[in-house]
Amino acid sequence: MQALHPGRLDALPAAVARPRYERSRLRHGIVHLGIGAFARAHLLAANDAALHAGGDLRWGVVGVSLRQPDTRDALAPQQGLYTLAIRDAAPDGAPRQRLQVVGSLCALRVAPEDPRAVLEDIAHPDARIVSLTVTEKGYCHDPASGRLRLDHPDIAHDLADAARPRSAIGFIVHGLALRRARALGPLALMSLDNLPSNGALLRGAVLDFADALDPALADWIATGCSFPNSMVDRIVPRSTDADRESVSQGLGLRDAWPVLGEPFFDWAVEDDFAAGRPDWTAGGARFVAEAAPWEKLKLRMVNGAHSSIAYLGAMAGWDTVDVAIAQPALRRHVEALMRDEIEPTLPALPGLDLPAYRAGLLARYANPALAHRTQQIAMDGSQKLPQRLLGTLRDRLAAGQPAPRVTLGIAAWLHYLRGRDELGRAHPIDDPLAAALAQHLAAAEAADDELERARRLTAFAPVFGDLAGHPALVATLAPQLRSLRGRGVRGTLEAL
Ligand code: CS2
Repeated sequence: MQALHPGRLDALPAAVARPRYERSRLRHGIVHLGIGAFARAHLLAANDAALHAGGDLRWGVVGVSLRQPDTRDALAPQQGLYTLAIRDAAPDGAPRQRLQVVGSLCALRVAPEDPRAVLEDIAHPDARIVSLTVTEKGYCHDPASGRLRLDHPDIAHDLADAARPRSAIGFIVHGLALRRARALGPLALMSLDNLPSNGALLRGAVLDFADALDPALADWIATGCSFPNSMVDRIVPRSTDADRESVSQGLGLRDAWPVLGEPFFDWAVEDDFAAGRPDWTAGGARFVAEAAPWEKLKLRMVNGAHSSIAYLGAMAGWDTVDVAIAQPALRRHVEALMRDEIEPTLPALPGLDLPAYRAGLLARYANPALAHRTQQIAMDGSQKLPQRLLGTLRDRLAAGQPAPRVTLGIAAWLHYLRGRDELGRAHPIDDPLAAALAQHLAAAEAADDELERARRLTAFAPVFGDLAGHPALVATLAPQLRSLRGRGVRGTLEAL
């Protein structure tokens, strides 16, 4: 089979959407750090739609991998083309997919191979937006407080080495320093990661770093650059060899690395772009005055429930989200978690029908065509729990309200950290704080009674912060931990 390539787009079946703008004339208006599956199924797809609708060729995307060469190795021979396969089930339950070849990725970089090229991209007159999907841990911050960790090894390294940064924050600030030295204008820096006030968090990290380097640079950034907050939503499971095969069959051309996604797409982004922006509304974006209420909705509902499903599911041996949510006891729990515990903590969202949103979410989890692995969502729990579950918990505790279902998600995470599921299968703990967590768990294990053990577990500061030892949390958590160990996930859910 021949490879997907700009010269072969005419050979695609008629049903496959493809770029119809002049790709060879795209400028590098957007530098995207972290060109993984999520960005390719979200920002780049919306940007593709904007290029179609508006024909403004300033907005091509340079995709930067901060670590691995694999995306570049797969996509450079295809000149940046790749397929987005949108998957769900037909009304009769049969899986179906819609294929779209996306064209907005016009250059690929591997930062460790050529850091200079990335700095030059940021410091180029054509660059107007630097966007990021580097996952929660990519911000090198303390998850509980949101502040940049100046002692993080990558940050310490980047403060000392302007020519070969490693972190996203290092690339951004050293790139901006170059822009300033060249008398180029400021940019918009747009985080698309699942963090609360992701723009403000990025701003804080960038300014802390810049300030440690040169306060005048920090001033220049603070005055001129913008940091729009955003809420992003689309479920994008990691693609497998089988997906590569089936997408290539559908194309009649070999795509070395397609991405998968659900039909659902949402993106609420603050219209605050220091150097202009494409009109992403063509791709489903909403420009909003304030993203915070939407972020809260999304992080607490979509991701809070997702992480709960992931830890409970991974421990019970339910390997994918659709299999997990098909278990009646888990489904009842997730529905009640959203309705009874999360929703009452949400701000007013004019025009939003919460029961419909909740029902839609359960249907999204049940999508049988995604095979989204619970182990994939389970990774990096220390970075995810604060905004997904602990914010809700904090609000409920402050209001004196019970939160047994939110707490069960936390208990399931702690249970999962023991590294073996209920079928006896071992799983690695993929988390930047894995070593510290293991030590902490071992120390808690030595406690004499279950309340003391739970108290010690909540004293892990980077995650729990001020919730350490909270009496109501500890009182709920302790029996849940015992139940998960004794009765397992199924028994615990049945007994709720
Ligand atoms: C998931 C998210 O992997 C995870 O942690 O919860 O990636 C989730 O699929 C997206 O945020 C949905 O928008």
